[in-house]
Amino acid sequence: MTTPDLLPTAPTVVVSGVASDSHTWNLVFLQLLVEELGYPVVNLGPCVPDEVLVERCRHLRPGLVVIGTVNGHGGQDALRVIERLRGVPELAATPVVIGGKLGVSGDVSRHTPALLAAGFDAVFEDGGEAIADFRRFVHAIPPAGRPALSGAAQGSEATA
Ligand code: B12
Repeated sequence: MTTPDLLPTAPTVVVSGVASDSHTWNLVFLQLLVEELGYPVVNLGPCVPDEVLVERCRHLRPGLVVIGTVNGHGGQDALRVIERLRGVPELAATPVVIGGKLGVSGDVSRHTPALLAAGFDAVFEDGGEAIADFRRFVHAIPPAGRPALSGAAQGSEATA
């Protein structure tokens, strides 16, 4: 496997699971995908306590936070996580997205409105064009050192 070329001004992207979720390969997949797009990734792995995610993000000041979850409880966990991230002034405007299998009901659109209202910039739930939409979103994040993206993500949620 070759190391992908990083974009010269690419900001760091943090990839993370949520506290309840021990699934790992979705996070490895996300890391490889984002690196392939040219961004350096810090992958915090699965079962990340909220306070660890917040502290790592406060320290790293990433250009994007990507949360992946598939155990079916992520939709709930993520409401708590985004509240804590948005409660930190330095992270209030950081783009934060989530994707995967967010619930157990099979109704893929159920969690998206609440997650967007709670502060996520985009939701990429499995089905439809989730991965293609996510790739487009990542390409749109601004280079390091520029002001944060504002209001660009609302249209990026995945559809079934
Ligand atoms: C391996 C596995 C496990 C392993 C995980 C080992 C490990 N270290 O990773 C173990 C045995 C521990 C496990 C446990 C559980 N599992 Co499990 N597991 C799986 C399994 C078989 C494969 C998951 C996998 O690795 N896939 C490969 C990766 C690359 O793909 P992925 O995870 O599907 O992620 C893709 C997408 O979701 C998407 N994606 C994910 N995140 C994000 C984020 C963004 C931003 C984007 C754009 C896309 C994206 O991209 C990925 C690539 O397409 C799936 C079933 C299946 N066949 O998919 C069930 C599955 C995920 N597990 C499931 C469940 C219910 C559980 C348990 C609750 C079971 C139990 N009762 O204990 C526990 C939960 C444990 C916990 N605390 O989280 C359910 C979830 C159901 C739901 N969400 O509706 C599944 C779907 C099985 C099923 N059909 O019921 N599991």
